[in-house]
Amino acid sequence: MEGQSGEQFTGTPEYVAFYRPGQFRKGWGFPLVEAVAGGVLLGRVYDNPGGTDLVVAEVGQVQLQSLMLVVILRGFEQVNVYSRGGQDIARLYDSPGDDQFTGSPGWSRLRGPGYTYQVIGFRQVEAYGTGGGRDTAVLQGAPGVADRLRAWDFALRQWSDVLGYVIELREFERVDAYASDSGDVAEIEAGVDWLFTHGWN
Ligand SMILES: [Ca+2]
Ligand SMILES: [Ca+2]
Repeated sequence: MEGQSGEQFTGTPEYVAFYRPGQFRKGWGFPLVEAVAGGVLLGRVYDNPGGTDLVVAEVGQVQLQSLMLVVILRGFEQVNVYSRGGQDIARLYDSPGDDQFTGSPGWSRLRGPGYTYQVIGFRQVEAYGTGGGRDTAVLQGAPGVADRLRAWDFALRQWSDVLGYVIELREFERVDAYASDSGDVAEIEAGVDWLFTHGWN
């Protein structure tokens, strides 16, 4: 499928749909879907609620690998990927330029020059600042839950066993982590100078 400015694409295990003013197309039962954006375009991808899905997002391409389906979106300016159930994993890779990650339980976003990728409802999110540039991140804990934060070398993990989520960051130049409650506990190795904690014990 090829797109133009103002168009939208939706991919799910049940169907794929392609919309532009005056035209709407829908199809069912494709094992492999590849959508190529021609302009400013929003792509939405939904997981298999009963299965384990993997999303890999890198500059210019987002790919969802599901049990019976692979969806590949190329050239989309914005992509929203939704996890509706299962132990789904989202891996977000940065651009060679300056990128910004924002992470909280159930919602994370990586954006940079010309792209915004959001992952919603994922239990596990991994974000990589390995592409170059000055990459920064902001993390927020969950209200009413004792979140955990651990940082070492150029890696960071924030998680909650109660909520069953984990966010992992690699090689960001600066991370600001905000605690949501007094019960949140951080464990930070000596020598970590890229992490700035706010309210963590
Ligand atoms: Ca799933
Ligand atoms: Ca970067």
